Amino acid sequence: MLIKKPGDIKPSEITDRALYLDRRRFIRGAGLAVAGIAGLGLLAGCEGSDAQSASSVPPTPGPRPIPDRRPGPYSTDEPETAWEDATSYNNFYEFGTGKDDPSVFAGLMKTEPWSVVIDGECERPGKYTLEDLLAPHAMEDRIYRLRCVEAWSMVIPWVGFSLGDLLKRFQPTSAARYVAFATLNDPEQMPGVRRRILDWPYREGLRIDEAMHPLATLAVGMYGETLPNQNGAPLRLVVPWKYGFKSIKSIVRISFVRERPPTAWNSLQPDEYGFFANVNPAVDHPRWSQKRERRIGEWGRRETLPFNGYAGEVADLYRGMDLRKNF
Ligand SMILES: Nc1nc2c(c(=O)[nH]1)N[C@H]1C(S)=C(S)[C@@H](COP(=O)(O)O)O[C@H]1N2
Ligand SMILES: [Mo]
Repeated sequence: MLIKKPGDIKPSEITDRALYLDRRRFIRGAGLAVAGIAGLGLLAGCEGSDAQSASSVPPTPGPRPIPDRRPGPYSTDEPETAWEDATSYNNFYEFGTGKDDPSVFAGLMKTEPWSVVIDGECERPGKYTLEDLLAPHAMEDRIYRLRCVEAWSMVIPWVGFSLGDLLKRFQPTSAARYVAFATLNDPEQMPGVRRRILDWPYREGLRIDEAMHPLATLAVGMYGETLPNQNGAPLRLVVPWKYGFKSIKSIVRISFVRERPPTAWNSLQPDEYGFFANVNPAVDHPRWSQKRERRIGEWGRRETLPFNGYAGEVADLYRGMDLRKNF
């Protein structure tokens, strides 16, 4: 995002693609994820120490099927992005800034056991195991468009449920005007956080009414299986009407707060990455146009839609707001 100048996004994304898909096939083919990670550390230009710690940390189990799913609300019938693309072309800067870094390095992250701290303005704060957090929620297939601020997009079949259903269980008080989220921040498991590209941990936030909208999703899976680590295992946000950077991965803290919380990209570059970050073809990024997007797996470009095509569902949340100022 910040790292890449607009001029070098397209060529590198396209030309590197065949290369890194080949590398990934090599890793799988070898059946030795750990050896693969250690070897690729060098290819990816990482320091030897990263490669070493890679070989000493056992990878967590891969995706497992999620049974008993039911259809969720607002799914699109547009063709789904290929699994291979959605799991190898990622932004997860805790594992590096290259699109293939997350798929190569995220195996270092230990997602079991996992717990999430819920705190701030609510009646039931505490540290909850992932199992306790998920227990009451039925799993739904939710096929949503994902539009990155970098002007590419995908269609991903998430497995999850409405964020608001989870938030309500902790009984937010009337002082809770925003919800803040934070990602795990552990240099032992995340080689990328050793570099201060962002003010770690990665943080995001929503206004409470946005968070309570049924389209705002907590995802635990995709393509019918638990999330691969590179896609934000074991628990991530999916806010399909906003640029992808709002959809924070690998969540360890959810806080009910009074004031608008600081968020990772907005704090770093407020002129480029708004707090609201609603997908809006009428407001360009200072360094590139947002009018069109490249749908991964397609040739050519598509028109970008207001609110990423979810205006009918969410535009009312922003009634009376100047969307150019509150971008
Ligand atoms: N913790 C964390 N969450 C993150 C990011 C990140 O770097 N770190 N990148 C964001 C961006 S810019 C996008 S586009 C989406 C990408 O999600 P995907 O890799 O599952 O497609 O994750 C978002 N969530
Ligand atoms: Mo993004």
